[in-house]
Amino acid sequence: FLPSRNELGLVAVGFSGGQTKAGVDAAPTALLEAGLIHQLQNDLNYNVTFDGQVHTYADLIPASDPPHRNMLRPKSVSAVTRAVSSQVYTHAAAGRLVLTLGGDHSIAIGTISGTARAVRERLGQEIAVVWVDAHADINTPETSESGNIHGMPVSFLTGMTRSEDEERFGWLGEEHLISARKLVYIALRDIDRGEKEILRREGIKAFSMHDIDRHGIGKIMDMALGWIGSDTPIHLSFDVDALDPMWAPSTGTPVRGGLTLREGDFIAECVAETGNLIALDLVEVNPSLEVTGAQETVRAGCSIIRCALGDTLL
Ligand code: Z70
Ligand code: MN
Ligand code: MN
Ligand code: MN
Repeated sequence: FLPSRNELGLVAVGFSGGQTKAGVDAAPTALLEAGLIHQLQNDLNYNVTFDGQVHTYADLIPASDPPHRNMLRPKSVSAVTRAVSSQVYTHAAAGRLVLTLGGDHSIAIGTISGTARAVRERLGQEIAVVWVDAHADINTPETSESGNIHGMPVSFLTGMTRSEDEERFGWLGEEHLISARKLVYIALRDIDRGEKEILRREGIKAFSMHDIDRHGIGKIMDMALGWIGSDTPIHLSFDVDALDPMWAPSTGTPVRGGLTLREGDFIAECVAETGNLIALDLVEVNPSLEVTGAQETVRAGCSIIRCALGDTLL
């Protein structure tokens, strides 16, 4: 069931409702205009299945979507991620490696729930998640200081946040969830107080920038992938703000002191080397920020994607 070597499913999600800055919805178009599909087909030999659309899910966005349990736009994010979940599930169930272009990081509620369900059905196995980000995105609606759902996806995916309300993430079932034991963070450096408590309480494996400085990225990847183990399908969710703003300035919440471009590529290459990658998200590229730097950020995103999908120098 692990994806056949050269089959790739592409999902383009032009959605920004998990946070408040406009522009992140334009990222898929910017990445595609940079020649991403050509690179995947011609340089990496993938057979790409793509419906040719940057989805905005306009028909799913309700006219009225008031805050609920401190969440901003809960019905919109719920409806969009539900649709994304089904798109990603369809690709994964057909044996395709799934590449999703965001969009803000709230869309991971959709992407990861989709692969978790497909792998559970086909292999009876739980997936592992490698979450590369300056942020942990594990707030519950109650611990969040911003109300932005892109700071909460991991709390939904691990079942820490649950809802009975079908229209506000109640559609998430056991089949969609992941185990906190199989989640690994890399590149963290801006964690909210409530999140720190959650990470400690749940015993979640997390490698901060401090850890990377201390051990070097090579050792960190050995430890991260060693924690996951060798025969577990891996979903890599890569927030471009994991990179230092020097390399990726065009993102909603840049945080200094991040990964070099090479460290980001190296993380992606190491995951590729396992042969267990089943899905990749590239999120939070915002081409409308830092006008001069936008192309740099888009190029960095394309580079991460190529590395994760198995591009090698030799
Ligand atoms: C903060 C929150 C976040 C990305 C910012 C920030 C979360 N912890 N994620 N930028 N990509 O609002 O919950
Ligand atoms: Mn994020
Ligand atoms: Mn982030
Ligand atoms: Mn903060």
